[in-house]
Amino acid sequence: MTTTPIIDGIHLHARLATLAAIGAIDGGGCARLALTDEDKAGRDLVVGWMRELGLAITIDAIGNVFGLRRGRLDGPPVMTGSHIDTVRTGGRFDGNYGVLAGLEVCRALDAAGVVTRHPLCVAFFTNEEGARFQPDMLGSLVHAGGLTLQEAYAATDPDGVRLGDELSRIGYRGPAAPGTVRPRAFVELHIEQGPVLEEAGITIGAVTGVQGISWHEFIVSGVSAHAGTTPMRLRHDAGYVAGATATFVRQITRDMGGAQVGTVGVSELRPNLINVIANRARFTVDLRNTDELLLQQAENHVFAFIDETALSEGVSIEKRRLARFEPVDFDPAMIGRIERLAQARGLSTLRLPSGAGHDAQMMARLCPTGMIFVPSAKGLSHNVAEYTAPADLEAGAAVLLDVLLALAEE
Ligand code: HGY
Ligand code: MN
Ligand code: MN
Repeated sequence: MTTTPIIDGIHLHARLATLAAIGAIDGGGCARLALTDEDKAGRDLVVGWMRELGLAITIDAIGNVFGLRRGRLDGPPVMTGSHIDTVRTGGRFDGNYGVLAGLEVCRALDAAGVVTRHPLCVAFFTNEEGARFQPDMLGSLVHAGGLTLQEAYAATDPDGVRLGDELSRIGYRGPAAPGTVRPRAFVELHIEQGPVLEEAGITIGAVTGVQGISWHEFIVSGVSAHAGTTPMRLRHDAGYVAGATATFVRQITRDMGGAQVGTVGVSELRPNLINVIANRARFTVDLRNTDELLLQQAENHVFAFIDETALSEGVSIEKRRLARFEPVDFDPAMIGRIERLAQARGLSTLRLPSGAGHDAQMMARLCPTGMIFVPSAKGLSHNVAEYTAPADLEAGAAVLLDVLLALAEE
C-alpha cells in the first residue's frame, strides 16, 4: 500500500548543514574546490548517503557520480542532480541543494512505498564551478560529449596541477565510460543566485534557459622598472593594461545595457610591489549575455581594446579561451510542467533565464531538460552569506518531487 510522498524538510536542512561542515569557512560558507581533499570528503559523504538509500552507484571516468533508484521498468532514468564542488568563497546551497533535494525525493518515495514506472537517478557532476579547472560545467560537458576525456584530464589549475592526476589522487576516476547513464529527462533544482525572484516576491522560478558564457585569460608581459625614476613615456606597464581592461569591461556593459554583464575576476600582478612597475599581469574576462550575437559583439569590443592598449603600451599579450558556451533554451514542455506543478501547490511562479551556468545546460544536449529556481536572499551567491529561506528550500524540493514523479510515470 502506498501513501503520498512528502519531502522531509527537517532532514533536508540537516543534510545541508552536515555537508556544509566539510570545507567550512568563516561566515557559514564552504570551500570545496573541485578535486581537492575537501571535495573528496564531500563526495564520500554524499555517496555514503546514496548507498544508505540503496541507490546503485555508477562513477564515470571523469568522476561524475550517479545514484540509480530502480523503477518498475528498466531503461533510461529520469535524472536530477547538480554539483557539490564550490568556489573558494562559496555558500552552502549552490549545487549542494539540488543534489541533496534529489536524495530527499528518493527518501520520500521510499517512505511512501512508491516505485516509479521509470528509474530515477540522482547525480553530481565534476568541476561544475570551473573555479580551479576550466571550463566550468566540465563533468557534465564530458558526459554530454562536448569535451573528450583527454582534453579534460589535461586541464591544469593555476599551480599547473593536472585534472586527471587529481581525479586519480582522490579515487574518483571511475570505471564507467562518460555518457553511460543516458537520461530520458533531466531536471535541476538550484538557488537562483541573483535578485530576480526575491525582488518579484516569487517562490519558484521556471527557468527558460541559460545565458551564453565567454571566459578568457590574458597574460600581459611588460618591463619592470622603478616606479619613481621611470618617465611615463618609457613605461611598459602590465598592471596598467589589466586595470584599464577592468574599467573598459564595466564601460562596455554600461554602453550595451540589456543583459550584458562583464567581470574581471582574476587580476594578479608581478612582482606586485608598491614601487615596481609590473612586468606581468594575469587577468580573466567573464562576459555573458542571453543573446549570442550581442555576446560576440561584447567579446570583439573587449578583445580590440586589449590589443590596442597593449600596442600603445608596448607590451605583449597571450590570450587563452577558458570556456565558451552559447545560450541554451530549455524544453518548453518542461518549463510548462514546472510552472503547472508549482502553481498546483499554490506557489507563485516566474519564468526567467539563468544568469549562472549549470550542468543542466549541458544535459539539454541529451534530453528534455529544465530547471527549478528558488530565491536567493539579496541575490547573493559565490559569497559565504548565500542564503535561501527554509520554507523556500522546502517548496523547491516539493516541486522537484512532483516534477520527477510526473516524468517517471509518463
Ligand atoms: O560561473 C558559473 O556561472 C557557474 O557557477 N559555474
Ligand atoms: Mn551552481
Ligand atoms: Mn556556482
